[in-house]
Amino acid sequence: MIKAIQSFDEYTRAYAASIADPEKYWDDQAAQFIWKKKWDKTLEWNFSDPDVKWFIGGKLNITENILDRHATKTPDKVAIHWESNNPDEAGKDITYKQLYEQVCVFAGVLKQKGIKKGDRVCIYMPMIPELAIAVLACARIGAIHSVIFAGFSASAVADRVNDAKAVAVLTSDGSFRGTKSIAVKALIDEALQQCETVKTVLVAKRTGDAVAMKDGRDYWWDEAIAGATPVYEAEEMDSEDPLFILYTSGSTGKPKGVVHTIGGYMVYTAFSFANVFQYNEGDVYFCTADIGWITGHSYLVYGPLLQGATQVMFEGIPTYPDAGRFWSIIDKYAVTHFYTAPTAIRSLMSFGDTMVEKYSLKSLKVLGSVGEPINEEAWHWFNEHIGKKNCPIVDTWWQTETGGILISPLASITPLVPSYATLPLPGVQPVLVDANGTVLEGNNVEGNLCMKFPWPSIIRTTYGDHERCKQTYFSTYPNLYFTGDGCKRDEKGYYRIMGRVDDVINVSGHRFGTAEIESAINEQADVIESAVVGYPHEVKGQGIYAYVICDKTDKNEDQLRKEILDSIVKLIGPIAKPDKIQIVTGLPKTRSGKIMRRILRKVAEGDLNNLGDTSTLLDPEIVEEIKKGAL
Ligand code: 6R9
Repeated sequence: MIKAIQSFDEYTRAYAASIADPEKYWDDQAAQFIWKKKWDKTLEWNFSDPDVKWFIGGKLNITENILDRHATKTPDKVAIHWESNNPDEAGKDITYKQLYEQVCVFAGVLKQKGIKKGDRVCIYMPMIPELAIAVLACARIGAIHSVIFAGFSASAVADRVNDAKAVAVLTSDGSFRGTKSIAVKALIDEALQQCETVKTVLVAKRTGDAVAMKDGRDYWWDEAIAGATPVYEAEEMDSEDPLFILYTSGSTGKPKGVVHTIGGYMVYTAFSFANVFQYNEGDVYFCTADIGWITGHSYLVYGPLLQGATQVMFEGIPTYPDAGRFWSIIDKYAVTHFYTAPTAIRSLMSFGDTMVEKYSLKSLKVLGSVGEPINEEAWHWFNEHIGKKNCPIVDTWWQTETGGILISPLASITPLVPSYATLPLPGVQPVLVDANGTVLEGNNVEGNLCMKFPWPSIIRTTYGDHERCKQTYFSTYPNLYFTGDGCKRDEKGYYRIMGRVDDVINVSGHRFGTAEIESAINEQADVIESAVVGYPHEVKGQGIYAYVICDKTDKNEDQLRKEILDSIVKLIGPIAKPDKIQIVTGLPKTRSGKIMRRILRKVAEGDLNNLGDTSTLLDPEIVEEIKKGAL
């Protein structure tokens, strides 16, 4: 287990040491874990192939560091307080001993179904304990999990299952979200019509709704575990074996499978959890993210459990039965650490302070924010109304690709500045570069955020397509990892993230590529071409604005918009629905045929008088039309 840094002085020393001798620094951290065999060499790397390996030759199983370790030391300590969607339905408290047992039993089921080390297993489930168990059981037997957020459509699931060539899918009959009950298994059935590699589907019971079960492929979870022989022996894995694939959107093409490997990811998620949150014995941690996103992987499943923490896992939504739900959960479990997203804060702010005032929130010690830049208004509301000006807010900057938090205050240690992610964690070496790739030295500079040295949980590859990994992250600037974010370093050397500089839109903390949404829009039969941009949105951070050219048709605009939305829901999921769809007769293009997104962004922002130079456009007239029709 990682011992956290205790003071700003110690942080400064640790940071300096981690830069002077990174291998020594990470050797010391890695030595805090259970390895089946110690690594022979700490690090080999280059950012040109790219090829990064940490703790080379080390053998381990990450779940031994979660289950065996804590089930032995603190068997009766609660690992997960599971809180049901419905506050009147009893939740479940799962101790480390019980978690160990349940994971070993389910690992036995996976083995019995013929799933082996290295096989890919897709998991599409609501936030029920079986989801955490499924993830850990895969890791236990050395299968590579690929969790797909349970809001994605059948078509998006099929794409991911096929890309990963998954042999099994773990799912549930249905799910509860607020007042809704959602048919999860039916969606999987639809997805799997397009997938040939899946041989086994295990279905956990949640809603009890009737579902179709395919003979020889589909099995009920509870029946399978009843007949299973537990696997207590954890598979011996190599430090650089893949732990999981998680699909994420970029500026081009389909979502790509980000691959993380076991040793480095383990060391870094535990390290960053311990240091950023300063979790201490007896604390109760609550991260509101879904396990379908990276935050749920690193700071719900792996980081906290590696550190033996007690945490809350919540099935439902922040506004059910009312907008005080998070606050009621905090009081119910005496939560000390609360980690959420700016979009949730802004949304809950809008329900008024009376929703908060009913609750004491006095157990809270540390607040955290993740997923998008936190605006000052939301920061202050969070600080005053939730933290009662008594809790540091850790504004944690990181990405699916970074595996763990890279820039963030350490709670109660780093001086805070609202809307600043502040300083890099030990071992993290950020650089800012200008458009020409020149590294900007010194303070008071703004540029594109890159990393010049690997940290243990850096992305290793994109599944099945290493070239794509190289092109996306390691080619924009030679020998640097490019994050896709713009960033400012102020006069004191503090970092402030300015948002994406590429064609990625961050909607409520969820990433979408403009190209991905455009291609879903273009599937609607009448659409000729489309262009999608982000624009500032009060609650979601960014909203999605689509400009669409359609063929001549008898359909009216409302009908067209509806069909376009249907196409997006079908191909990606409701979370990617544009807020605004403007039907246009043309798009502003340069003579070389490139869409001038800058102009479309300005119109979407409502900044119609500052469109800049439009003289290089093929057809400047079109801008006038777009301005007139702006929504
Ligand atoms: C962890 C996660 C990554 C993108 C990232 C950036 C934005 C995340 C942020 C933040 C400002 C923060 N982002 N945390 N921007 N301040 N504290 O969200 O991963 O879904 O891959 O998104 O989110 O733009 O590049 P992911």
